[in-house]
Amino acid sequence: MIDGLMTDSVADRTTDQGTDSKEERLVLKGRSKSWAVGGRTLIMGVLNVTPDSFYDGGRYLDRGLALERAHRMVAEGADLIDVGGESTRPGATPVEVDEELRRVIPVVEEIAKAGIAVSVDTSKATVAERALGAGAEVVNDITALEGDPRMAGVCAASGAAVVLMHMRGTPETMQRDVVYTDIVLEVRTYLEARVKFAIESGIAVDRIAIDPGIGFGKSAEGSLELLRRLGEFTSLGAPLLVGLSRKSFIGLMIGEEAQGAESSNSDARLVGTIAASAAAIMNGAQILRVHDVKETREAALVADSVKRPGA
Ligand code: HH2
Repeated sequence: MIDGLMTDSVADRTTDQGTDSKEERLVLKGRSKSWAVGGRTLIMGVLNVTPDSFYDGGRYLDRGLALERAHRMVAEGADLIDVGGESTRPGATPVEVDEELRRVIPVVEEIAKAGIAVSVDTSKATVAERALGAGAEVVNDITALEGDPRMAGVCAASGAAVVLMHMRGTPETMQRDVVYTDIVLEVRTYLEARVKFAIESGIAVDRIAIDPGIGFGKSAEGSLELLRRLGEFTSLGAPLLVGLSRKSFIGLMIGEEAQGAESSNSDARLVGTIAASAAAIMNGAQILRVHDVKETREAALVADSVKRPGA
């Protein structure tokens, strides 16, 4: 638990759904929509409007195709759509704010206009501000409000939900040092501090979700250790989001290198992604950020049924 403030607030945010499940039922509130967390696993569908994202880069640059993709993911069971205009794959170079705005805002606007819940995947306050003005509900910040000094204020003023993710360094540098003494302890301590910072910045506790940042400054073994010990994050009292979809540690598990395939061959990682998603749910993930909504939704329905009777 974070501190006294957090203890009270976490108690406040727990929903009364008459469950005897050990897992806490929470709510995550966005600007105008909210989600029950801790029952059925929530699905965040990835929509990258970038030329260079590691899996879907270049596929949805056309606004019509992006909108079609958003509708399709919702039909397949996505609870919200995460729109990103800057790739954060290892080694990626940053995108200028004007370019990110140009990519993201029209798409956010159209999707939100269609009544679909939108999250904006950005660490720039100006992009977040404009996206929230265009109807986004959630700010998904891989820098956990550290990347831009204005970000916390923008989120607090708008009533958006925020996703606070752990990363080491920046996407450009993050894979240079992936050694931790105890990765779970370090990531958990960091997220605890960032939740505290967010609350002190005026973001309501029921608007905060956390994410260990699979693959962001982590070795494959580090990512696996985090997935194995996800349960250690639940005591922070915030919804736990995990983004593992088609990431390279899955390629390593399924012998991509042994087969001589390129390490960026993310096309072949669907079955491994589904297996990792089910494991993550069993271990405590409550929101999954995924490229393959239909397949993940089906896997989640089964994993949820095993994990949570009546979910
Ligand atoms: N992973 C990616 C991007 N944003 N946000 C959160 N909260 N958690 C994640 O694990 C996460 C994230 C990377 O995946 P993707 O968007 O598919 O690729 P790229 O960064 O190349 O656009």
